[in-house]
Amino acid sequence: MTTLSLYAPGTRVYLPSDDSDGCWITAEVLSCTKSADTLTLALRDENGKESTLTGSGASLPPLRNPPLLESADDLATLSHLNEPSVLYAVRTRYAQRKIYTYSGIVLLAVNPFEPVAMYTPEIVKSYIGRNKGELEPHLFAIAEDARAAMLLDGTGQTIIVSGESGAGKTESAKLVMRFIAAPKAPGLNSDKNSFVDGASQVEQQIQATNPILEAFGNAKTTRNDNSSRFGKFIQLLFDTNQQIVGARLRHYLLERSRISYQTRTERNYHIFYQLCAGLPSEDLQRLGLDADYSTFHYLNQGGPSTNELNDRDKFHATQDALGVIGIDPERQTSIFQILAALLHLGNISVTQTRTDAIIDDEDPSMGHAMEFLGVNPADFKKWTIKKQITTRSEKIVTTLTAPQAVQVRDSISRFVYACLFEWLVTAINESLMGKYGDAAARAETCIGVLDIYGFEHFDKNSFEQFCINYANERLQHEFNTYVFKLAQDDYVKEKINWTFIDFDDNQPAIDLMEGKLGILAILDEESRLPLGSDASFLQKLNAQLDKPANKAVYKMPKFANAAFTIAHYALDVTYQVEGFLEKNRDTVPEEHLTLLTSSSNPFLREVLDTALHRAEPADPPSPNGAVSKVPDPGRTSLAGTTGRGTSVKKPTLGSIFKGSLGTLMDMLRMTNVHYIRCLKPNQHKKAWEFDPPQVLAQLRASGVLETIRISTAGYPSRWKFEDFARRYYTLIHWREGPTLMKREQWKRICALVLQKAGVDRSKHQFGETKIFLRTGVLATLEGLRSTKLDAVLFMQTNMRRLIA
Ligand code: AD9
Ligand code: MG
Repeated sequence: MTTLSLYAPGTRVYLPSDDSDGCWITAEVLSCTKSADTLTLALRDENGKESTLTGSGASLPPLRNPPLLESADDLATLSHLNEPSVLYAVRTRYAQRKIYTYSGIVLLAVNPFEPVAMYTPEIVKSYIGRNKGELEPHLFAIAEDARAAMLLDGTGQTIIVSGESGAGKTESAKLVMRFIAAPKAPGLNSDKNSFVDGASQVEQQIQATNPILEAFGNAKTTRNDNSSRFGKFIQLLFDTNQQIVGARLRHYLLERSRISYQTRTERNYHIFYQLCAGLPSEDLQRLGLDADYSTFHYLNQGGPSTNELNDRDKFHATQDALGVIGIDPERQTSIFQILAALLHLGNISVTQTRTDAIIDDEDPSMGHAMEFLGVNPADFKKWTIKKQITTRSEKIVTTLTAPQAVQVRDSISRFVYACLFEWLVTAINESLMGKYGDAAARAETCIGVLDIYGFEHFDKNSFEQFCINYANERLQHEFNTYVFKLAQDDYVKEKINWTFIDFDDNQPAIDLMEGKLGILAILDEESRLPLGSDASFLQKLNAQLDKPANKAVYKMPKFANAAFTIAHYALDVTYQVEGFLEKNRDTVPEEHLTLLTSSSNPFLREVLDTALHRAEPADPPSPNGAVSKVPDPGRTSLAGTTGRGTSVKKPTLGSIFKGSLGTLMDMLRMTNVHYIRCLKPNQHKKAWEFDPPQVLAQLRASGVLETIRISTAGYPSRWKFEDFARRYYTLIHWREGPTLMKREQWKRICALVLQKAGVDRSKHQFGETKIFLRTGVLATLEGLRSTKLDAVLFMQTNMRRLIA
């Protein structure tokens, strides 16, 4: 088609909107004239305003799709593939209350921000056993796709759920898990209103992880009333009979600063409020707590919070869930006691005489806190207001200022909470894997769900955003590799006809962050120097990284000082260096560590021991010594991999995170990956309100457009001739099929299957050892195959009846 005919009068196009929000309005071409290489268009936009435009190539307005396609189920089927069309399709569908849309291999999910009737048992049932394209796009279709792929050849599966805060990741991940863990066989499940009916013990334990993790790891933020402050990976393990035999839970980077500090309108972790709202009054009294928590410094910084989150009911749900995973009421009391200790710790008053910090010996908060932690108050006080520096020849004790002492006090609370969280995850894993860890050995295959923070960029970005964006950069790289590189490498290897597509490889940004001389390495080096500071860290960054070779990814911002900028795949983010070192070091003073680990509270000792010194097998060894066949993303520990109690350098948070991301990526590479991208339609959590510029930014950040290009241009399905033949030979003539099978004429069978199914020549290619199929072909073949199998089954049954 010539450009002239593309823009014939009556053609519908998009024009940039006047609002300078980066979005578009629709318009119609009134006339089109051509001179040399340029076209001049007369246009009328949706508001009736007329204009003319002269341009060529990319400067011409993007084309709109025919009305029938404008709200297509799968964006890959759009005939004009451009940003406005994609945005328009998602928007139109959302207006029709369709929150899910496919985009090639990705499912887009737009948050409805109100309960929707899309997850009923009937709907669950309707998605079981169906192919992805058969029904409306849905989370369940992705879950079923993963399940079917696992059953087909036993390959492990991972479903990655990503998106920005409040986009709906955790809700989506929970729904996916419920679908996968639900008792399978249709008809076996009673019609009651719950998935959990008839659930096995391990299935109930899996459901119980949600209230526990949300109580201890979620908090109210400005973006989301129930924001997950950690990354979560949960992997269901299946045996050969498709029965769930166990599950594994891994977590990433719990936000620690929240324990001691919250910005206005935000809250600390839910569990603290649940505790105050839900404990019977005699327990509250014993722990020195009050239903009115506003007296606690750690709970009142965000300002008054109404009880809209229903903390009391949630507390009972948390208690029940703890019971399900085997933490009995006595242990629960021990947990609550530690939590109470932290609240009291935050209320210890630190004052100052001229230069030195002081704590009153009789401070009642210190009394409570130390009683519950099992630590001598005098020792605690000493090492909170003093510091010991060990030089080569001697030990020097100096006095701290009040703000420094408060820092020490808060670092202890953060540390103990992080250890408690680590302990909880270990307890959950022991319950999910069976006491003796035999689940890992019995498991043949797995489906994992990763619920991880999406790309973040705020007005002020710190170490947390750096880590989160580092994780996203690596995930994006896996995604690119998966979708683009592998596809294209295979085309080359198999020598099929193929035009290469360029994609933005983000390896340079990853190298910049995690390379040998990269940002994390420089940060670690600086964190180990006694006199290292944020300023000296930045100096070293600029000295090492501000080089022509890094020009594309590393920048010194012109206006902000004490900051550096990384050009991420999604966009440029400027990080303020203030606090990087402290957050990365994340230490409690050595003296305090000794006090805590020799506490008279046996539960606290166990918690610290679990979090710090646990030897690091991927899973508890199985009784018969069998090794799990299922790829494991590995366990994190606050002490890294120390092993056998030998004292080694305490690893920094950055290096722990880098390590756990590394094992996560290894695991992803060993499994089939499915993607769910959650989108937040507006910032006010309003139901059915769609803010185009905001969604557009998220679509760009998720690389959705790139995926569509490859899905439509490439061959997403590829099969070895033999595998393909074995699965589909029944589609060819009933005598010819088996004969060719016996002769192992795989390639010939493939050709006959495609011919018989009427698959167009443009929809497939034969490589050297594999057959390549366009999107949609496999769905057609699967449909034909199940019709055929049903017919055969029907015949056999009737024959048997006749004979009988
Ligand atoms: V964060 O990065 O952990 O801060 P998430 O996990 O992406 O974030 P979450 O799943 O917690 O967001 O969803 C936020 C809120 O959106 C929920 O509390 C629900 O009120 C709402 N939501 C999300 N998904 C759905 C849904 N499928 N149906 C109805 C939903 N409401
Ligand atoms: Mg979440």
